[in-house]
Amino acid sequence: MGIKLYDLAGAEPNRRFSPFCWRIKMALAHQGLQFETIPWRFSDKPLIAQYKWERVPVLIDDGRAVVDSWTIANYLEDNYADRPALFGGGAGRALTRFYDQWTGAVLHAGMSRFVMLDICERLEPRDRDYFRTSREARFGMTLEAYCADREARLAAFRQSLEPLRQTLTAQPFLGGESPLYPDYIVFGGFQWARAVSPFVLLEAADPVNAWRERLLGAFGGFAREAPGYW
Ligand SMILES: N[C@@H](CCC(=O)N[C@@H](CS)C(=O)NCC(=O)O)C(=O)O
Repeated sequence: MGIKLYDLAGAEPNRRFSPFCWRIKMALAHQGLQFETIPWRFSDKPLIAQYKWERVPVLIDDGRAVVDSWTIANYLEDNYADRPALFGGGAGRALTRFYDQWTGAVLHAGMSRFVMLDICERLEPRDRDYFRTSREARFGMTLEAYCADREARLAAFRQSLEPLRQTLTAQPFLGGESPLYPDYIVFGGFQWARAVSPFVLLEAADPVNAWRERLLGAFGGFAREAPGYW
């Protein structure tokens, strides 16, 4: 049966834009595990209701369902212990929690004000009302207002990446000489933006962009081959 992953898709089935799914696809590739993705839309919640979950990623491994990206990463680390490690040991696993939290609270939150409107435009028509209504309720404003003036906000966003930039100036990956799961967590955010929006968030010469390019090329370049804008 192998490994299957429910993976968020836009109107084009290959436009995969979930940052949480991207981190898991990179983790699977890191471990050298073969997997198949199942394109999933917001209105496909009934497809995963059997797993008592309504978000993706959902990983199915030989019929066993694992939900939530943090749980999935831990499952992969523990169940495929003969494969390349994702966390680099117990301390690495503990430290990775910080990257998980920082990425959600700072990176995704910052990026979302650049990409939310673009996401809406990439969705299948049947997903658009749900997406717009749920996000506008969450943000307390229209998507147009939420994403307004993004050029003016770009410098502050780039500045917010300074700790990431300094780290990636000193070493090629967050994991050191080679990538670990924290790299994939953070990279997933950039894949989210790349998949949905032509708005370029990083300067070409930014060390963060050089790191992103290294990961776009990793594992045969499957992340670069995925539909994206920059
Ligand atoms: N904590 C979850 C978050 C997953 C998540 O929020 N996934 C989004 C796609 S990026 C989703 O499925 N959203 C469904 C919805 O908004 O209805 C994880 O780490 O897997």
